Amino acid sequence: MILIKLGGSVITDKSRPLSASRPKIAGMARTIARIEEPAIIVHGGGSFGHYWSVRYDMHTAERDYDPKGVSVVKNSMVQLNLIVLEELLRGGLRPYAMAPSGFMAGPRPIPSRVREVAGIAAASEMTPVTYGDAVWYGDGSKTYILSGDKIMSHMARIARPRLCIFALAEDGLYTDMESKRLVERIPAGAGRTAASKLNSPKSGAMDVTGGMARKVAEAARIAGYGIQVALVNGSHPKRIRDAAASGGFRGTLFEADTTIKDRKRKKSKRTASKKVKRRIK
Ligand code: IP8
Repeated sequence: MILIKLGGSVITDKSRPLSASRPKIAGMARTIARIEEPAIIVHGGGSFGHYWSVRYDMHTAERDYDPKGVSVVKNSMVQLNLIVLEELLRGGLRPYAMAPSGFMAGPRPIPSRVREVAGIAAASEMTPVTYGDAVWYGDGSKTYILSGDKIMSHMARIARPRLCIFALAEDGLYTDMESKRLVERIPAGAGRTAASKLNSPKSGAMDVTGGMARKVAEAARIAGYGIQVALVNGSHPKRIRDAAASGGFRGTLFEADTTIKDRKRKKSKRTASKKVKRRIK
């Protein structure tokens, strides 16, 4: 199974409020429809959710935000989600729409519900589609902005896809912004440190969830779960297919860090052998 994030900068025009880039969504839809592997799609807020979040001063931190702002942000995401769903359907996919409230309880994902989402992808011809949103937090009447990037990490940790792909408006991470030389590989285990030192394209003012920095942080986190992550330019949909085909692709690959898994495995082996020794005594 593959987890694919359609970035807000690709599916909308971030310089113009409330403008979806239908042709780009359609291009990605046609390409993803040809990938013969179950997939889950998450999309960002772009010039819909982010535009209104900025206007109502809403962020990722949980607060008592203006209820009107919460409604307006949520409505705008439903609007964008419908556009994405229409294009995915037209492109040959069978999208199964899911609001994040279907698998989130406050700030935490509900593991059984996330596994159910993965089950839908695996057992049917349908592709679950969800998105970043304004979400209920609790603790009085707090809400927060849940980034689609964060959803990627939650889903990756619980559903354990083979690969995560982030479709961006850029080719990937660059060594520097002048030469725009692409960083093709982030070695396993170097994700977090390497990513913090790299030059990534700056996100515009219309972004409340952290733009590229957030994406890189979540990509490094997912790689830390032992899952490969590819950052590719969604304006060239073929690169999404190339990344999914596990061959060469133009973009940045975060190699899966399996050391954490190995450490856990060794630890559980040690605990098991201690238990056996105790039983023998
Ligand atoms: O674009 C943010 O999702 P993202 C969603 O994936 C809203 O960070 C509502 C701004």
